[in-house]
Amino acid sequence: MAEKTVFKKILDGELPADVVYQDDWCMAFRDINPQAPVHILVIPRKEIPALRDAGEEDRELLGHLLLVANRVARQQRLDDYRVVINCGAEAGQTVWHLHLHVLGGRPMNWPPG
Ligand code: DGP
Repeated sequence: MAEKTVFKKILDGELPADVVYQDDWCMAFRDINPQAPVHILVIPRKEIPALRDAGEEDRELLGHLLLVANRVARQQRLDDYRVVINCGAEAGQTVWHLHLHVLGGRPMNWPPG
């Protein structure tokens, strides 16, 4: 069996995390290596390795994750924020469990590096 990702270990309670929100579909917790004053990861409980692995059956889940990103941003008192999904190694993905980065609390540059 493939080894569990760190995010699956967090979901299973095997690794600690600073959880800011959770429900039946997802969990949100602070990134261990924050790139902004607020940097939260939103992950589905379902094990989807990357966005490219999501399918039609995940339509409702994907919408839910965006709404949770919005909810978490509001909870953190962010009006302006950025949501990032890195899909694939070349795009910067390092953990093979779909996750949304919610970043805020400082001005953001464009284009991203
Ligand atoms: P990405 O590069 O898009 O795959 O983002 C992975 C993020 O996950 C990265 O910003 C660091 C974060 N991360 C990695 N391991 C852990 C961990 O054990 N705990 C937490 N809270 N975040 C982690």
